[in-house]
Amino acid sequence: PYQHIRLDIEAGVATLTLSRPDCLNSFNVDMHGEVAEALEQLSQDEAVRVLVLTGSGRGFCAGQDLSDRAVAPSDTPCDLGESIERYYAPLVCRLRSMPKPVIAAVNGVAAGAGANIALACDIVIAARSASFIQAFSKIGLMPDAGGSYFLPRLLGNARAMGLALLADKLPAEQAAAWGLIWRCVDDADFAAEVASTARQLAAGPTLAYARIKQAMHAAERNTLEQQLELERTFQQELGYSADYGEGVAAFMAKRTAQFVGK
Ligand code: T3D
Repeated sequence: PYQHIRLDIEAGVATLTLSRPDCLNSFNVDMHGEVAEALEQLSQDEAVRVLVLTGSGRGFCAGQDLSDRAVAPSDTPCDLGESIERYYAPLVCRLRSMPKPVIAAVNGVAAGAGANIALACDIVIAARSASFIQAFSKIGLMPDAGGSYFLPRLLGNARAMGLALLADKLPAEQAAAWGLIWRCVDDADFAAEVASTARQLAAGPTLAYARIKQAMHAAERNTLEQQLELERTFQQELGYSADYGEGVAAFMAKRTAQFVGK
């Protein structure tokens, strides 16, 4: 049913592929709609225990499709605030609040909002030939889709500021060395690395993963005392989970745990 994305679900792993390769999978309104619908569905589908977000062709995502709303300089500027409010902000929130791990499999260039959507995911694995570009300032904009939030936290102000102001291309290897992403892998190994990470997470304790995400996000604003309280609450809940019982039983029996995700 989808025109601009592909959605494959297999053995607990959902793969959402942005599929507008001719324009490096940049977002138009229709693709936003399809991604939003798919994320809502995947969020609720208990059979899906990990999401992989990737791009088709040679790019990951080039952010906003700039041809979708070409404005001549003399025209009244279009309302980008509405675009952010209706599309990009909800997209970032859906990825962050997804109660299961989300892997960004960055197969190629990730530019503008495309870069920051990858950073909104939980684990970013990039092919060595991929790169990250805060392209915004080249067209007179500022980092959006969470860029101004993620970059200083992940990199510190010096590197965040340099990337945002200069809009330089950051190769995947440098992104990994700077701690912006989880891992950069050779192109030849990229698909296998993404698949094995996805398999590992799909076989894991999904409820614990959901609480890990929530706790890490909360830590961005909490005091230590608040965070200790949150850990108590979440750990108490997880202590009653089937996966905790199974995890301890498997450890004691020296066998691999069979987690059900609850
Ligand atoms: O507007 C709002 O709603 C506010 C929200 C904004 C969010 C944003 O993301 S703003 C930032 C938008 N993105 C960009 O500014 C990036 C634009 N793209 C590039 O700078 C370059 O394409 C790349 C550096 C990403 C890759 O360069 P390269 O040389 O590898 O590829 P290319 O030749 O530039 O692109 C290949 C094709 O994709 C080309 O089309 P063609 O000539 O083959 O017909 C190019 O026009 C098209 N393309 C790439 N990015 C976009 C795009 N078409 C439309 N929109 C794009 N963003």
